[in-house]
Amino acid sequence: MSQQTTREIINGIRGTKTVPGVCMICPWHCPTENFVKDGRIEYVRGNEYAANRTTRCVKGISSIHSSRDKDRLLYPMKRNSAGVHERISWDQALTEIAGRLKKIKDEFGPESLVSLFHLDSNEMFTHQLFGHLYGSPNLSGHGAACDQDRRLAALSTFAHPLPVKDYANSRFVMLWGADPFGPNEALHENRELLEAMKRGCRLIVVDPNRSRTAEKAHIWLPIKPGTDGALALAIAHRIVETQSYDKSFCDEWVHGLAEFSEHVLSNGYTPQWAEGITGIAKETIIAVADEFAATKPALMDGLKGLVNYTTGLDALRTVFALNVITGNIDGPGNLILKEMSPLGFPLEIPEEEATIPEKPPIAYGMGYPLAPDLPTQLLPKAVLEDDPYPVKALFFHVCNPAMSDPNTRLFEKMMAAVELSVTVDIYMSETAQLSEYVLPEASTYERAEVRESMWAGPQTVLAQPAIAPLGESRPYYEIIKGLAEKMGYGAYFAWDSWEDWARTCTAYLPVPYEELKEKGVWEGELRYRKYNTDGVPTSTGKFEVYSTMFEEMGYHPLPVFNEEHRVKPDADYPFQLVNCKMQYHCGTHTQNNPYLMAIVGENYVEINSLDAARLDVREGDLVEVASPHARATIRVRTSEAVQPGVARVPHGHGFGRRFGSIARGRGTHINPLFETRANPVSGGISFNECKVKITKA
Ligand SMILES: Nc1nc2c(c(=O)[nH]1)N[C@H]1C(S)=C(S)[C@@H](COP(=O)(O)OP(=O)(O)OC[C@H]3O[C@@H](n4cnc5c(=O)[nH]c(N)nc54)[C@H](O)[C@@H]3O)O[C@H]1N2
Ligand SMILES: Nc1nc2c(c(=O)[nH]1)N[C@H]1C(S)=C(S)[C@@H](COP(=O)(O)OP(=O)(O)OC[C@H]3O[C@@H](n4cnc5c(=O)[nH]c(N)nc54)[C@H](O)[C@@H]3O)O[C@H]1N2
Ligand code: SF4
Ligand SMILES: [Mo]
Repeated sequence: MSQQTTREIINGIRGTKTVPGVCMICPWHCPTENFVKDGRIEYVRGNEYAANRTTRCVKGISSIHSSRDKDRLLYPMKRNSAGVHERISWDQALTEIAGRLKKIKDEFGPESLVSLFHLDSNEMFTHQLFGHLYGSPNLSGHGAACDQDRRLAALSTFAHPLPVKDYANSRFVMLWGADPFGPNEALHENRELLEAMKRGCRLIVVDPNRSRTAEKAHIWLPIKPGTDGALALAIAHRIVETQSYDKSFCDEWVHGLAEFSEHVLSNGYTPQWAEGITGIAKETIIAVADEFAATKPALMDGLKGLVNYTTGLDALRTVFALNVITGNIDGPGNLILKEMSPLGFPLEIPEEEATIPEKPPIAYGMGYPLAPDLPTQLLPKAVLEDDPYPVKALFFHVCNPAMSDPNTRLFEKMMAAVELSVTVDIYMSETAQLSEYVLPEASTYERAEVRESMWAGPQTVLAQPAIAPLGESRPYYEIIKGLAEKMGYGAYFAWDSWEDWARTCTAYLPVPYEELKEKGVWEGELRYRKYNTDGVPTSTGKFEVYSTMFEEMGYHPLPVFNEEHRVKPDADYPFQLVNCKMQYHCGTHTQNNPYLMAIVGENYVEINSLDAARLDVREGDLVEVASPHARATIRVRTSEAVQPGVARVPHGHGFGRRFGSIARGRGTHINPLFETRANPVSGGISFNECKVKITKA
């Protein structure tokens, strides 16, 4: 008898059937398995054929609630003249939206539609309908709020937007402003890092706060907020001065080492200089630089703790340059330039049917030609002032910028003024509440999805509907098909079931469709050092520590430490407000989840106990946090993990009128405190550039 799989054993015991799925809670998109009985999800876990294996984090497992949540959106709605949302039919919703979109295109051009999404869920349908056919150049992920600066730094250095980490084979890992053992738990990566550490891999963490990851680190560098760029340049200075870079790798594969070296030496970016800025002793900087240069394989990476400052883009460029000049790129134990699966588009649309936009993407007109994603915090300018050109229609899918963009009051003003707004969500999110039309999507448990996931090699997930959609909710591909039909493009969406387009998308994969469907995941080979066979697609054919892309666009080709745009605490606003994620929640997805809310039901501001004593506040007290822009009342946590002078807030709760019976009224929405601030090159949102004062409420 052949050996049973664990799926078969579980199904035997529980009387269930396994339907492969995908987790939609955080950007890691772990491949999953849903165990179904009588139209109900009984049990969920990770996909045993995928790198994450059968594991899923607490947030992912708890998301089973969204397959049953009575507070979900159940039917399409439209705002009436009194500002109240009323139930309408799908036919009315799609007919009216299609008619309005056609009118807007005729009057203002296709570029006046902006379509925004996060987590990239079945967005190939958005691209076909709103991009290719309708002709808008303004379809964008919500990356300006997320990892924009990291992506631009990676594109300019590696010509690749998304390096991932091969912790498993590493001997030296240095993380800057990233907390993988805290909130950001990509499960297989964390397991690999812990195992590597057991085998002797060193972990160095740069963070003003003693994060979960800093707690586990061999060396924690408690840096002054926003100054990582200076530390990274000082490490580069030491490596250049001691010539401890990988000379033969640089000769063959690195563009600009001479200019980079001259730059760090002549500008005096010494460890001594950095000590005064960062608060990290020069001896420590030298020791870390020497250890990094001497240990192979190594990797250095950074995330939100860098991205959230105007100094973050150049800090990340320097961090990526350090990987490159030491020969630590795309090999075992390095940052890996992830190879994507060969996925096709679901529909064939002839070239002659495409609408070619006459205007460039709006980011160009806003002055951000290198922005990987649209700087959404600047959308109000386009809608309210026609700058750089009129935007008349806003379409939101799987994102909630009313909660996640800065300057919430301005966002609300924009939503009140825009001609047409449509939100597709599974809840009545804050953005949905501000939209004219609200369309209910079927949850991830009720729909199919073909997508690339985050494992270091190519990884396709074929998620399949496990249960029927709740109420009248529909999968996104059916919503877009319905809209396309009303817009006169029905012929291109002429499939009957999701399997028709799923087969088309996955036809190039080296695995039979039936096997992919059965397993739910396909993983290709994790190829290392692909530059040896494929080259590096920069204009010089090399990894660039002197960026020709920046130079061509008139930006400094080398990273600098420029504090010109930085907001620092002062006598009136003595705290730097810094953001982080909440370990047991994700973005604004999870605040109506009873299991997660039982663990943490509201957010809070963390301050050092010395500051708390000075302000005469105790753990659990309410305080008022005021920026020059707005104020918010929030509960205090006192902590030694946060430096004096720093106030740290996890994002996602609050707004006072959050959707859902469990979420409503719990926690504090902090985004009204933030002004509209953009990194001057990437257009990314600099959330941590915020000074506040704190008083007892
Ligand atoms: N549980 C959970 N997991 C998530 C998410 C979630 O909402 N919840 N969100 C997902 C998403 S969308 C993202 S983008 C990732 C983000 O993943 P991370 O970037 O790893 O998450 P953060 O909690 O924002 O961590 C930022 C860290 O930067 C530190 N920091 C603040 N200022 C500075 C500074 O000046 N310098 C340095 N070096 N560090 C600084 C903070 O103290 C904090 O520890 O997480 C993903 N995973
Ligand atoms: N103050 C502050 N603001 C931040 C951050 C911070 O650290 N601090 N972090 C920033 C970061 S890194 C990011 S990535 C952004 C995230 O911000 P957004 O891109 O706006 O994403 P979420 O907040 O996660 O919103 C997800 C929305 O999608 C809905 N949703 C969930 N599942 C589905 C589904 O299957 N279908 C549909 N149609 N909708 C679904 C949820 O109900 C929710 O309304 O926030 C940014 N904003
Ligand atoms: S790490 Fe993210 S994608 Fe994976 S199970 Fe947890 S929430 Fe879901
Ligand atoms: Mo993010």
